[in-house]
Amino acid sequence: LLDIVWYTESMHAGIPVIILDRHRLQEREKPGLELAVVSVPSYACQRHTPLLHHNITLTDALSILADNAELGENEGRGVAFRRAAALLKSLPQEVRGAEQLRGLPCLGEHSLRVIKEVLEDGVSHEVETTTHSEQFKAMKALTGIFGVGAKTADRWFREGIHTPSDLQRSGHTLNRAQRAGLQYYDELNLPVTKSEAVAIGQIVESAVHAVLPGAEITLIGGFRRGKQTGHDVDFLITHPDEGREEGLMPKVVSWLEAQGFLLYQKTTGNSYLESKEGPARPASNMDRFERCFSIFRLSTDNEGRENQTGRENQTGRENQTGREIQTGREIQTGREIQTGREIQTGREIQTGREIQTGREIQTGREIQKGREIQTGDGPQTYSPTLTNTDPHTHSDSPHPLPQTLVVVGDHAQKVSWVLGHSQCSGPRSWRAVRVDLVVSPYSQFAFALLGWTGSKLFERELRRWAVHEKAMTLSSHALYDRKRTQYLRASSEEEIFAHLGLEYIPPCDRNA
Ligand code: DCT
Ligand code: MG
Repeated sequence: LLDIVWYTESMHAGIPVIILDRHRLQEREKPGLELAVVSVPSYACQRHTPLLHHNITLTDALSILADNAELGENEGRGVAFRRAAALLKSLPQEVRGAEQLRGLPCLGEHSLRVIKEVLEDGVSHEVETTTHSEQFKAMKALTGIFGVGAKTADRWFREGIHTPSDLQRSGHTLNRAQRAGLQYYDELNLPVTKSEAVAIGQIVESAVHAVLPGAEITLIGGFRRGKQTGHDVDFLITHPDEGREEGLMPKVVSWLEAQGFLLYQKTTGNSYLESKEGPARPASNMDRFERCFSIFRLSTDNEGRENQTGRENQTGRENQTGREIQTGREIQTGREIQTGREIQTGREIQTGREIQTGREIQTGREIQKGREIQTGDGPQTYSPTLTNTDPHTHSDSPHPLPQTLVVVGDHAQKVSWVLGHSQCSGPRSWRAVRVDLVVSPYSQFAFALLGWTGSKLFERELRRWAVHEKAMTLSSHALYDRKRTQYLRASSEEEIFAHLGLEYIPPCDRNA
């Protein structure tokens, strides 16, 4: 029993679980041992990783270091921190001491050092230094602008541009995406709720069915994994008659544009042609489907039922769509998400997104604040000068960026309050939401679904598993077996996991 490094009350197939140092596992395993002995597998795609887990303080710390590494374009280091965080997310209970981590995979020297510090002192010096660094804050704020990547942000930072306002004043020539990103900065950094995702789904469905009846629309990305908020909404579109989906995106986009639903869109064509490229080169990137990066104009006006579509003048049909989205039930759902399930929401924001930019730290905190002062009244009466008590940001000064105060009980009011106090003149009844649309041929649908459900790390681990353990190449289009020199067909995610020799992991457990 001295070799036991992890003991948990939780059950595995009805038996208490003991996790041993996996290298010593074989040598120590005794016949007749009545307890299940389980080693923690080292690929995230071999593990169940639920959305809510037991080690948020530790994973928050590691995520900040991962963000910082990625912003410094040190991808390898970023992945190492993400893998360590993902391992902790999959553990069945809270880690209380470093000795519990002996023998677990994915924990590099640096990650272990950070974890020990947090376990012993409550904080990590490196994490504190990072969150306080001007460069980190500026890089977060600048890459928080839609259309701005780490390279561009770094160039601007070196020129003394630290905030979106600095950028606006700089007179830099921005591309169309960046101009939209700057224009809708505050709104695009507000988390998108599940009910907003559902409302957008209904609009997308109307558009798709108007131009191609019989087409199928699936909500993908974080929402498919059970998240209650996201930074965007992702949809996958296909049609059971292969070929009917060709050229669909421009038609859908035209329909949405004609209805006034789009504030911005950029469509890229399908460049994946198996016959031309040959079987040895399946796509390794995400850009080969017909894809549309857009910013939607979503009505937040619960009263103005006639106003759901972008245009004021609507046909009866569009009106109906608007009503469906704005039914009492929908509003009720929104409330449930923000009240009944608010703990989850708050937590998600705290772990996942809060840390991404100065703005998001603010947003996450504000939602928590909102919860504390939730009254059901409009948020307009509250003073937006909050003192920062967030352990990650450690500043006693009021937030440096435009103030946003959130009352969780009524998201619509929250949004209109934010909008009413942003650069635009006067409150308005809609918000901007990032939406990604992807069209896939039916035969590739299972691969696209698996590839676009995420999480990003889970996808990365699937591809790494395929290459290193199975000599296969996995993409969002296909699975290629290099030994048998052939593509492996699949019409469901389950079949793909089976081809890969992996236990099926449902979307809700892919939150690595
Ligand atoms: N994806 C991926 N690799 C990338 C980018 C995306 O595998 N480099 C996949 C996984 C998730 C999916 O695409 C959608 O991407 P995001 O919207 O960025 O992620 P998300 O999990 O939906 O997160 P969020 O809730 O913040 O939108
Ligand atoms: Mg998403």
